Amino acid sequence: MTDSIISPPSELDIGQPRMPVIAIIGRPNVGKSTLFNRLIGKRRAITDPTPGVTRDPIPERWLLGNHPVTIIDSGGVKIDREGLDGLVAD
Ligand SMILES: Nc1nc2c(ncn2[C@@H]2O[C@H](COP(=O)(O)OP(=O)(O)OP(=O)(O)O)[C@@H](O)[C@H]2O)c(=O)[nH]1
Ligand SMILES: [Mg+2]
Repeated sequence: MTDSIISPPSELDIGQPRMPVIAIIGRPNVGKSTLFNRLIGKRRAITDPTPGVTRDPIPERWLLGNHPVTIIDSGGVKIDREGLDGLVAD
């Protein structure tokens, strides 16, 4: 499932072990994107006081200590899954 939201492997990845994926998951507006930006040291994800800002997952290559991983910011997960909120949760 996660393969669809991560860039296709480059030539450098071929023959390498599959990179671990770390996803930041939680309710809307709890600071997921703020944490994501802080960890990667860039302002890649939009942060805002309005709940429901992040929609599509945002993958980024990141070093966890010396270990390369893919870290993903995600849209907030709500119990109520109607319309676009349902697609974001999926
Ligand atoms: N007080 C406080 N505010 C924070 C903290 N982290 C984030 N915020 C604020 O909380 C609001 C939401 O932050 P986001 O990072 O956009 O939250 P999110 O979980 O990605 O939100 P969605 O993508 O809408 O689900 C923003 O106004 C942030 O500035 C924190 O540690 N403390
Ligand atoms: Mg967000």
